Amino acid sequence: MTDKAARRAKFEQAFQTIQDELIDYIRGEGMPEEAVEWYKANLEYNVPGGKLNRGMSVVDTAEIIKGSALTEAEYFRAAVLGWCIELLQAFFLVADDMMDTSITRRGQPCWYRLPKIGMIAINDSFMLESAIYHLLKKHFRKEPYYADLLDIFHDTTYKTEFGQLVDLITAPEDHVDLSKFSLERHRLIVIYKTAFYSFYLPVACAMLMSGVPYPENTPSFSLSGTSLAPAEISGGTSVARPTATSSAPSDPYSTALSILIPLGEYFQVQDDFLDFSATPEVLRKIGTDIVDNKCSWVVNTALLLTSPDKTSNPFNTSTSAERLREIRAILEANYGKKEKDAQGVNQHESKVKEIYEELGVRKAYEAYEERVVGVLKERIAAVKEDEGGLKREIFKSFLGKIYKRSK
Ligand code: GPP
Ligand code: MG
Ligand code: MG
Ligand code: MG
Repeated sequence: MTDKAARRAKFEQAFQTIQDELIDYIRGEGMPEEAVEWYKANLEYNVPGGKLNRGMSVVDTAEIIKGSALTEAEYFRAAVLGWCIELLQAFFLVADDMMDTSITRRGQPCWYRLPKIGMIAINDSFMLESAIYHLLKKHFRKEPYYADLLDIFHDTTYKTEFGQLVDLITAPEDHVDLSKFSLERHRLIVIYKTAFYSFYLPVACAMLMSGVPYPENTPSFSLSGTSLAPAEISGGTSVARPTATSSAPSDPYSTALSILIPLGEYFQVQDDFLDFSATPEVLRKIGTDIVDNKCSWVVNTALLLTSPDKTSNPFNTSTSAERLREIRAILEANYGKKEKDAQGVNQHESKVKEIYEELGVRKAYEAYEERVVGVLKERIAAVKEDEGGLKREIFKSFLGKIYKRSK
C-alpha cells in the first residue's frame, strides 16, 4: 500500500467510529429501526466516497504545525474535525445536487434521484449538518476554543450559503442573460460557495486544535486585496496583490485566509473547467454547467475571448471580428438551453462546447493555471514562519494536492 493509500485508510477507519457514535445516538433516542437504518444509509452513501481532501487536510495541517507525528488521541481528534468538514460537504452536495438538478455524484446517482429517497433528501441533508454539532459537542465541549470552533463552522456555513445564493440567482433556469456574467461576479460566487469551507475551514480547525490563539477581532479577508485576476489570461498586465500598508493581515488566521481564499478560487476554476473538459468517467459526475446556465469560469473566459480586442485574446488572433460576433451570437442562442434531440443529445450544449474549443479556452486555462500558481507560490514564500505557528508547508501541501488536477 502506498503512503497516500495508507493515510486514507487510517482516516477512513476513524469514520467507522464516528458513524457508530452517530448511529448509537439516534438509536438511543428511541427512533424506530427503520429510521436508524435510513440514517445509516444516508451517512454511508453521502459522506465517505469523495476525494477526502478537505477532511484529511485537517490531519495533515495539525501534523505540520506540530512538526512530528500526532499521538493516537491527537490523530482521532483531528480526524473528528476532518469528518465534520466532510459532513458539511456532504450536506452541501446533497442539497446542491437538487438545486442543480444533477444526475450523478461520485460515480453513483445523486441521493435525491434514488426512487425511495426523493424530497426526503432535504431532511437528510439537514441531518448530515446537525451531526457536525453533535460531534463537536461530544469531543470538544471542554476545550477553551470550543466557542471559536462553533463560530468558525457557523460562519463558514453562512458564507457558503451566500455564495450558493449568488450562484443560483446569477443562473436562473428560465432566463439566459449572458450580460449578467463577469469574471468579477464569478470570483465572488466561488470564493463564497467553495473557498471558505474547502480551504480555510480545514486549516482554521487544525490551527485551533493545535493551540494557535484565535484573535480578538474576527480574522478578516478583503476580496479586492487578494484578487488573483483570472481575467488577465494574456499574462501581460499586473496582478493585484494585498497592499502592505492598508490591509496587511495582522494575525495568523488572516494570513491563512489571504492565501487559502485565492487557492480556493483556483480550485473552483478547475472544477468549472473540468465540468466542460473532463469525461464523466474520470470526473465521476456529469457536468451540468452549460445546460444549467451557470456563471462558470469557462463561459466568462469564452465571452472575454470573443472580444475583438486582440490584447485580451491572444489565443485566437486569426479569428476575424465578424466570426467573433457570430460566435457570441451562437453562445447567446445555445447557452442554458435544456432541449434534447430524438437521440437524447442536447445539441445546444454540444454547440457551446465546440465554440469553447474554437476560442481556445483550453489554452486560456493552461495560461491561467501557470499564472495563478506562480502568484500563489510567491505569496506562500512571503509567509513569516514565526507568526504564531504558521508554516509555509501547510500551504505548499494544499497547492501540491490540487495543481494540475484532472478530476
Ligand atoms: C458546489 O458548486 C457548491 C457547493 C458545494 C456549495 C453548496 C452550498 C449549499 C449551501 C448547498 P458546484 O455546483 O459547481 O459543484 P458540483 O460541480 O460538484 O456540483
Ligand atoms: Mg452542483
Ligand atoms: Mg451548484
Ligand atoms: Mg461544478
